[in-house]
Amino acid sequence: MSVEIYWGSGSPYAWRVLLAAEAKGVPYVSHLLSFQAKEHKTPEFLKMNPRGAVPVLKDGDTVVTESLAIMHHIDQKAADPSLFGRTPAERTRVLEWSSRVVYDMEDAVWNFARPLLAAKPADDLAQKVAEARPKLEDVLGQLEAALASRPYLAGEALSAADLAAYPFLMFALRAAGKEAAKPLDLGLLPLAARYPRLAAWQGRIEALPGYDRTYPPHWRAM
Ligand SMILES: N[C@@H](CCC(=O)N[C@@H](CS)C(=O)NCC(=O)O)C(=O)O
Repeated sequence: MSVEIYWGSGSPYAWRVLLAAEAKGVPYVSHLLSFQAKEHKTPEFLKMNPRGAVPVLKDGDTVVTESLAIMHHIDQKAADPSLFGRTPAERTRVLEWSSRVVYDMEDAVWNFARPLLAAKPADDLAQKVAEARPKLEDVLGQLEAALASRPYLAGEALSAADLAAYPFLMFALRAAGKEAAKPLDLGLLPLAARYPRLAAWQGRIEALPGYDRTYPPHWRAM
């Protein structure tokens, strides 16, 4: 039986889960919800996730919320590639890097991207972005440094840590490419100019079979 994945276009959390399913070759029924129509707030959806947030996975009678837990559930549906490590040492590194993404990178990216992606940028956009930028650069610098010694964040193989981090990098890059960002001279684009290893890692993830099916549909249009 296929798992069902409820997701929203552009949600970095949901993107992780789609990437995990594609990387594992786990078949899934896709339920793309509209944020605008508040399909993640309907009584039926709230029964699955009272928080009213995507992603949600349904596997028979089992419902899983939280992107990392969903990736873990998907990982157990097929043997290869292992996204959470095979040996104790590998599992430790995957958890270490996934934690860094969740506790450091997520906030750093949201604080940077949110003001830039707001439909009507606040007057204090430049100040908000300037405040958020050092933390973002610190996090990206950590990823760049890690990738000096290995192709993926947690080691020699793709893992959940990479799939957790990638959509947040993309979110930051999308924000940096917005019209409102142009006068701010953020130095993030092209990524390879300052973060060559991160750009090469981005390319490795985008070469995954099935990657195109995970790309946020509304990003293609705008
Ligand atoms: N920690 C959760 C975060 C999920 C989340 O915040 N999803 C957002 C989409 S980017 C959402 O559905 N927000 C709707 C809301 O909170 O009302 C996870 O990792 O799955």
